[in-house]
Amino acid sequence: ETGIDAWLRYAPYPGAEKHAAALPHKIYALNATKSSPVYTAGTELALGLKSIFGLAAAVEYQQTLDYSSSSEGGCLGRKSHLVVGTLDAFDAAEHKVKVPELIEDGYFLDITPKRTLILAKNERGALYGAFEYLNRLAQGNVKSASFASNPDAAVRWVNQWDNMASGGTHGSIERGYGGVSMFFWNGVVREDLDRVHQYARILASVGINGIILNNVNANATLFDDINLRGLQRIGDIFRPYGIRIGLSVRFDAPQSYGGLSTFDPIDASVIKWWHDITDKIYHMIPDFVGYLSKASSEGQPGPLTYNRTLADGANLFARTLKPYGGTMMFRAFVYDHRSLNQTLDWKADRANAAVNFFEGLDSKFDDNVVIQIKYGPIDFQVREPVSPLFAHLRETPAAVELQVSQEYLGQQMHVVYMAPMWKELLDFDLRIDSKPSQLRDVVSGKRWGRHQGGYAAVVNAGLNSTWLGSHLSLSNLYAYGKLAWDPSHTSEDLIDAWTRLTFSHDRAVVDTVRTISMQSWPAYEDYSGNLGVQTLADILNGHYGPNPGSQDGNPWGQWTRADGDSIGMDRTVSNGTGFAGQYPPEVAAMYEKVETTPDNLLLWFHHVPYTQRLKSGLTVIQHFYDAHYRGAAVAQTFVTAWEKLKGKVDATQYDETLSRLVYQAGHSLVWRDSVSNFYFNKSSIADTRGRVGNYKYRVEAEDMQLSGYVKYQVKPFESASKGWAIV
Ligand code: BDP
Repeated sequence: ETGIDAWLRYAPYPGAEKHAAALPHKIYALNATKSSPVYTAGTELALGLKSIFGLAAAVEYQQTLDYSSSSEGGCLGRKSHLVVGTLDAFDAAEHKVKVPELIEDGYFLDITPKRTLILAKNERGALYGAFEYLNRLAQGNVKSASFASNPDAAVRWVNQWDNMASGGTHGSIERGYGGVSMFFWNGVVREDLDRVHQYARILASVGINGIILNNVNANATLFDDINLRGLQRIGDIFRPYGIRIGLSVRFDAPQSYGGLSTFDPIDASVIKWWHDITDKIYHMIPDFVGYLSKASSEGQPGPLTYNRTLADGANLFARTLKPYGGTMMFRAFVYDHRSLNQTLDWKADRANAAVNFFEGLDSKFDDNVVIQIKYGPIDFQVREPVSPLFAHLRETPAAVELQVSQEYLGQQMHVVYMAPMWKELLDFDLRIDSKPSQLRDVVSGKRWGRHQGGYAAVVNAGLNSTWLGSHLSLSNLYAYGKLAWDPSHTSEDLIDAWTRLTFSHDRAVVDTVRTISMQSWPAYEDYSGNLGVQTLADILNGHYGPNPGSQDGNPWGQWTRADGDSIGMDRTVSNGTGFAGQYPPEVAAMYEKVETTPDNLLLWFHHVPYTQRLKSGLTVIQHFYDAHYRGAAVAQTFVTAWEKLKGKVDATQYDETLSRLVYQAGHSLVWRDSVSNFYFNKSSIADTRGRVGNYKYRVEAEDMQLSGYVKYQVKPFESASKGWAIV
């Protein structure tokens, strides 16, 4: 198997025959219009029943439920049947069905051996109910049940960072590791959009309701007529799956693309220009979800160019979208990397930027603006505190931006199951006004008594048959959708369900994938950069592989502030950059002091000697050494654990996964040695356990008899054992 069916393989269930009597033999889908999600639900249910249980259930598409028209001649249920539809099409009172309270997108599932009902307030909800029902069946759960499920958050989007490309090439995907774009080719929307159908199906199955199609570093040629027509075709594909499409916008488009003399957000001609474009889009794509904007960040144009506020920038778009019910997602990833090139200026802290830029604007945003905030104040690092900006927006809805694409987390070459990390972030209590304020309730709006805002994840699926670049990485997409719907799912339950659906019901397979997955984030953090020092990945080239030295003194401001005797970024109010003071008082007080800062964020908030004792009793430098060795040792066990599954999972998936895990095992050693040697070299403090720099059993390639190879000295030195490599 190539992985293309993801978790929707609907593999035959062992012993399926004995369940057949209690499963629906007939499906009533209460919408006969092919582009409707309820129609899709009918088709999907039939496919699932056939594939999992070998049951050929006929689907009858009707506008409202009418048993009499059915081929069984009004005989309600000599055989078991299923009804899927909205509460408008199914008269619950007439059928004496008591439906619990449902909100938009929520569903009611009532499963009995005779009759199964999948009812919802809107069409999208009915489709989600159908997928949930199939999710149960595919895991062998045919039990009766009756429950309602409502989404925790209204916004459950994915962001694709797809480029348009040019010169006869495929659109690449920024920070995408699963092949080229499924949407764009040679500067236009592709003719063949087959994969988009499949992607829509996968996304809908975990409750995603919106997708931004193009890179946040956006290209305005998307507004060309030919592309608008292409986008219309893409919208038509997503619509039957209840997913609305949207676009990233380039702030200076009125000038750089439209030929105006300005892109000032309060200029009348600019406002008109955006209104015209938006009207045109809605004329073609009536359910267009809205725009996403990366403005005044990393060289992108924005309102700050004209000394306008970020609210002026966001509202410009919000007002064009408002008449159509569209949403303006405005990213909080705003900072000026050029002003951060002062390594000695202790105040120049990129972590401070978002709160500084948004200060005082909370009441200034229109009501269809959502601020999309990366989970941490820097940039998708392996460990970051929750962004304090979440505590500064009370009137404006927020969405947390997560990254399924593992940009700093091994780029799909390393298995890193991120649900545990996301759960920790979502459960974090910001203590706003000294009241419980878990991040999950802030983004869902619950903390403020509203149902607005939610989740966005940078996914970057591509044309590779595994979608993301490796089989195991898809568990992150599954977990993302499920958590955005209900953040109380446990990481373990999610990975178990995903494994059964993706690989097998076999106990050994489920246990092994859970063990590897649950250990993977802690292991990656251990060997790549711990104690809150961030991922010590090469910050200047590709964000992959170890290069701790590259973290300091660069214009992107992701510093460790390491020197000969101390390390860490002092972000206290009393002595450092003041970042800790951006949190509500209880949290600020915790991070202000070394004693109350959790070890795993110590170096994020404090600059301490390498000999500083942690709560564990170890010194910082010894913790570094131990953690790097521990993490790399855990990565070695992934290979042997997986090897035991030979013959228990599909051979292609087995081989491809094994080769990634072997690579990871090796690369974790590279990480371990690079980082350990780098800090040994800086601090001159030996590893008390005698490992660092002492590779007794290692044969150095440069010491061998070389035939056809020459040795060369590597820069940075820590990238190769003893600084030497051969080529
Ligand atoms: C960084 C990525 C860069 C993105 C940027 C963003 O390296 O490619 O453009 O974030 O989120 O992590 O805008």
